Amino acid sequence: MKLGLGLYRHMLTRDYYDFARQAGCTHVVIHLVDYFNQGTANPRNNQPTGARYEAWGVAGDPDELWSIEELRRIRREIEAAGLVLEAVENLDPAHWHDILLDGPKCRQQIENVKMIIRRIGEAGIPVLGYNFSLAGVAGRLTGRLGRGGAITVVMDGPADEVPVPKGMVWNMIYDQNSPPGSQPSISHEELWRRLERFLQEVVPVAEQSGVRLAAHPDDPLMPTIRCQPRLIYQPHMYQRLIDIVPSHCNALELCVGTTAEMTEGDVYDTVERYSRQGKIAYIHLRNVIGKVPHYREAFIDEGEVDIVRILSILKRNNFDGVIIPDHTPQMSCSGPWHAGMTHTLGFVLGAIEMLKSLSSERGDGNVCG
Ligand SMILES: [Mn+2]
Repeated sequence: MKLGLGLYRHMLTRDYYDFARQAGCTHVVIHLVDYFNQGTANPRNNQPTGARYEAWGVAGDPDELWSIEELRRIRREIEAAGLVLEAVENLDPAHWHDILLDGPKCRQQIENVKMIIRRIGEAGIPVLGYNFSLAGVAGRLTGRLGRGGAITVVMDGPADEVPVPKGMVWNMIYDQNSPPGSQPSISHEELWRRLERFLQEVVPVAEQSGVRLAAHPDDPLMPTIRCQPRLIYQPHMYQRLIDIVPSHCNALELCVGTTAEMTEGDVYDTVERYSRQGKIAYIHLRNVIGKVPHYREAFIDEGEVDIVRILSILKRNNFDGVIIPDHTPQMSCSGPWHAGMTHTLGFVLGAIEMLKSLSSERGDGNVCG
């Protein structure tokens, strides 16, 4: 397994790449969607949160797909800093809102996504993460609710009071001139039908392009959020997704934190089940206290998840992908994001070293490359 860092769009600079290397990372996962674009509620030194029902920001240009030149430039800059670009995380709602909503541009937007996958492949980036969700991230609150008064994210009860407004999907506004009203609620089966159509269209292109598609579960995961169904909110639902189109390129962005928040199953069995199948493209790692709809995101060393046990399962199943810290609580200092990430990365590096050392002591070889 390899250690990486996830960087938001405004963090794609040499300073952040150097920071990643200094903290012990070999890989980087990048976000190209600018979640913070014109958003008012989101400080840029934290994960985007958008209060309980506010949009994160305004989606990108619907007519401008990420270009091969841009993707190659970013990859070159990352490599110049001594790192490997492992994945692009998340599609821009501007490019695929009608795939999620089954709107009139669905056909054209499926072609958009195919083009994006081809370009990511041509730029030599092996993974594209995505989150097939209408409501996206909503219903959480941010405050000084973590250990020592650290700013962290909590969920405290269901989040169905305010439906998703028209012109918005997955926390972002894709049409600022949309008429008032709400996106119509759909059923779970309709959502799975839309995902099925999407995967059947794009997985063959991903295979041809050498790109693994990696699905993130819903966050927060409830049967519904904002009156819209959620796709993956229990561990067995990952299996349903990967069985739709069996392929190496139809894989998971397995999020340990959200998996631990699920009310059924067990996070260790889930990591075991999907790593044994070789279905994890990369890992989001964080800790948590509680389960939906009442939990808080915690520091890596204090939550309910035994992180060392998770890493040990991944090692035993020869997981060779990248692990990135998901979100971390914000530490009180002039670099709250950096400090939170450094704390998590240091913990994970230490745990990986410990597992290596234990396994060489037992004489079972160093498989923790
Ligand atoms: Mn995650």
